[in-house]
Amino acid sequence: MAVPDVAALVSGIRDGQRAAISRAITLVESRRPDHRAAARELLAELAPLAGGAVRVGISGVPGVGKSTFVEALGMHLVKNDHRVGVLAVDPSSVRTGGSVLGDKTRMASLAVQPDAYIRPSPSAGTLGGVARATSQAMTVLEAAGFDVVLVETVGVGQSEVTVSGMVDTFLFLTIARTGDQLQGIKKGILEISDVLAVNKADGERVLEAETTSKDLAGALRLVYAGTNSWVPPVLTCSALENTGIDTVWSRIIRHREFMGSQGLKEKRAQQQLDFTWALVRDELDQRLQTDPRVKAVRAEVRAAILDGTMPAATAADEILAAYDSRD
Ligand SMILES: Nc1nc2c(ncn2[C@@H]2O[C@H](COP(=O)(O)OP(=O)(O)OP(=O)(O)O)[C@@H](O)[C@H]2O)c(=O)[nH]1
Ligand SMILES: [Mg+2]
Repeated sequence: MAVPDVAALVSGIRDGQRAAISRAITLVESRRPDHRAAARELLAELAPLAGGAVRVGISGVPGVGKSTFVEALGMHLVKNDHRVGVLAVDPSSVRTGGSVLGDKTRMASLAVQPDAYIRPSPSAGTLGGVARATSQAMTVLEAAGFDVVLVETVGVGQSEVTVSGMVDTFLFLTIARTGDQLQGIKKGILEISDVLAVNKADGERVLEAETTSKDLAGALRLVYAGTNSWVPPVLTCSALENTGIDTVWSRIIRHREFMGSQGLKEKRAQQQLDFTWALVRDELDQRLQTDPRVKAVRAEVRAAILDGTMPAATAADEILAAYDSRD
């Protein structure tokens, strides 16, 4: 891609032109140095126009129904005069460098709405890189006037923590589970969730879903007992049959009201601070991996550790000394 004309992009984005939005997102995803420079310029122009969206993260294990839910919620919002941007963070694309989810096919109705824009996740890079691209894509969408941004992320370890640091409200989707299986939901996930919903509450699974929802609500009451913080509500819904979706949205809004505008401002400011350090760590890690001097000592240090002649602490010192000796 040639380096785009930033001024033209900015005016296209302000007009909500899809082609300009797509090109801008491709630009912020790019790692080419000349693209990165243009992206910085673009983001500086867009920053004053951004920040106006309700930012929602949607997570859950593969197959729980995230994309189907995003489609249902997106359609609900579009019908209520919202403009909805959808982004996806897929850490498996980080591992494989491959392309993503058939997300657009799961969101067939939403994808053709003039008031919706769906962007699959960037196809390669580190989790930090994908997070950077996602956060900057969010800026582009907000500048283009989307007032709701939904970020879908597959729940596998770090990615939901990363996404929860980029959104105002984090929604965790699960499906009906028995008591034992409920233990399997990581405590960390409960701690970062603002709203929970048991999806696939349809057909023969309605009762099971309601039981699961009550069990989860009980567990959460214990986690939050004695605090005056927001206690995440647990709901049931069916993304497929389109039931309970409006209630989930109303709780997202209630969570927002609970934070208040000052609380939201502080949350976003803290997120920026955390994100800054995450990006620095990510970049340092990249530099460490690719540094020629580190590469030069790597094989030797590895062999010494594996045959037991060098302790880990000494090895770490050698690697850091090699890194620090760069020009
Ligand atoms: N019965 C029922 N099936 C559902 C519901 N929501 C999603 N599904 C089905 O569950 C399967 C997975 O749905 P997706 O929306 O692709 O799930 P996902 O969580 O986005 O999956 P990944 O993106 O692969 O992590 C599909 O076959 C959906 O039709 C629901 O509410 N009820
Ligand atoms: Mg999906």
